[in-house]
Amino acid sequence: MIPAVTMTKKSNQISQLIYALTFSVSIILCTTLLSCSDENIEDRTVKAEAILTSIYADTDSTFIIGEEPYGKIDFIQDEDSVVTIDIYLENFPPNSIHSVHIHSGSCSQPGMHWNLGQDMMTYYCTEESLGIPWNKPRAGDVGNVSVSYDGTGFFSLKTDLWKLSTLDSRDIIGLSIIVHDTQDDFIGECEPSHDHTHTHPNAKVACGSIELIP
Ligand SMILES: [Cu+2]
Repeated sequence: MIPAVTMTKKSNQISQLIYALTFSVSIILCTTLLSCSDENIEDRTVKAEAILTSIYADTDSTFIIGEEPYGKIDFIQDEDSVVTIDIYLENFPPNSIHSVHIHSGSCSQPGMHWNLGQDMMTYYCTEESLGIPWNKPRAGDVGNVSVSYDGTGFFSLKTDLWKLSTLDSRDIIGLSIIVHDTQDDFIGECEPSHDHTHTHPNAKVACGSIELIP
């Protein structure tokens, strides 16, 4: 017969072993699950960029903006499918303001303003972007970038109107993003009384192709 003291010792050792095993398994599971969820968040993030070069190929552009480089534009689509655009201009004329639009076509042969696959008669002024009105006529109207005394300018915007790499009408990959000579009156263009029949003479001065970053 095994003495009662030895029995208790043995069962204590077994419970300690079970406890140690359970603890190790929990640690491994937690670590795996956490790293998995981190990877998933990282997996759902999409990045793109556009490197700005001069666009002298275009007939309406004779304006010399300065010495290259002209800056770059970063795009990031987060796990909630919200796209952030960060525009960094450099070597632009000091104390100037420039409108930026997304255009169809390439930088050597730019087309019309990109308008989410809709024609130019479709206006996005009251369309919601992240719950507030877009306030610009076209879906591809980005905004006006102010350049400071040193020739650099920064502009940032978040929107859920555009997407990266979704291969549908909201996808901006492969389109051109163009910096113009002067600023646009986006608010005035969105006034209900605005007459949209006039032309928009605003030379294209720099352009970049929106390309995915692998
Ligand atoms: Cu434009």
